[in-house]
Amino acid sequence: KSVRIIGAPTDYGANRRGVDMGPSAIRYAGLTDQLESADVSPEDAGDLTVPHHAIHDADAGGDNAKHINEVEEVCTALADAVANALDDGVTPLALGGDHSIAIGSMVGSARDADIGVVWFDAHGDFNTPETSPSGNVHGMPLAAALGIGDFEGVEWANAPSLKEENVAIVGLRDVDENETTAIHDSDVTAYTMSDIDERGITEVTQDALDVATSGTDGVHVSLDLDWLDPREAPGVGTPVRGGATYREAHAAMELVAESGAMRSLELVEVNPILDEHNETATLATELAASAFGKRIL
Ligand code: DIR
Ligand code: MN
Ligand code: MN
Ligand code: MN
Repeated sequence: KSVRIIGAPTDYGANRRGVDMGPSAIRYAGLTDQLESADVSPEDAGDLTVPHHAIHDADAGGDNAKHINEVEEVCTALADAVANALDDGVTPLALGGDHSIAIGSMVGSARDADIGVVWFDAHGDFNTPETSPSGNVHGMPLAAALGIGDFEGVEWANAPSLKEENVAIVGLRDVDENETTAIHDSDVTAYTMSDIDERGITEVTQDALDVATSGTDGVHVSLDLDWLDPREAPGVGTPVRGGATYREAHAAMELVAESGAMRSLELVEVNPILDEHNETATLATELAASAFGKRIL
């Protein structure tokens, strides 16, 4: 089995600089070695070209979806790269970058297939330009791919074959008010940290995989490192206490591997500037190995 690494070094969807260095940090942490230890052959396609901009602060003009043109440019390139990898018979592994890149991953993964999505995240990422309190597109990718909200011409952002009933969000603990309503009004399945407390990570992840595989050709797995507790993953822009533990995260990724359904994977929101000795990037590489089937014995 072959994996194609595609770097998307962008921070246009977030308000914290440094997440654009995520692909470098994850490679430096030993991604290819980890993938080889999972018995997959990695090929590194390098980084996508991201439009240059000067260092800026959180205020990018006050529009409802900041840097939407740059996000579109990166996501359109990533969608092509993901679709090409699948055409070539290799599994795409996208490295963020902030979570806005997921629009590109999902659009690409869904181009020639009906996909489901499992979304491991502290956040719902279900805002739209109209509901978002921050204007940061990394809080909007699920809505965008599902065709909810106005992303200045929906067609580039929409993955038409993706259905709400095949989307499962796992690990929620920080959801904006309007997002809560939108999630309730939709047909996506959402599991909070409380669900994991009550039912355990194994049962919740299995349910999420059932949602995403039901009637689909494969699953896009999106791993926002802020899904984990900040004690395990300090190098993220929007840490929220009370997240998944190290063991829970590995257990979930092992179930992903066992399902045999993973069609594409992304590791997002690793920010080496906020990290401690690159431990969040290292964790990302280990979790990727588990998702690709690494076992102890
Ligand atoms: C927040 C943060 N809900 C927003 N979202 C994040 O800006 O829409 N998603 N950090 O991962
Ligand atoms: Mn800018
Ligand atoms: Mn996210
Ligand atoms: Mn998040």
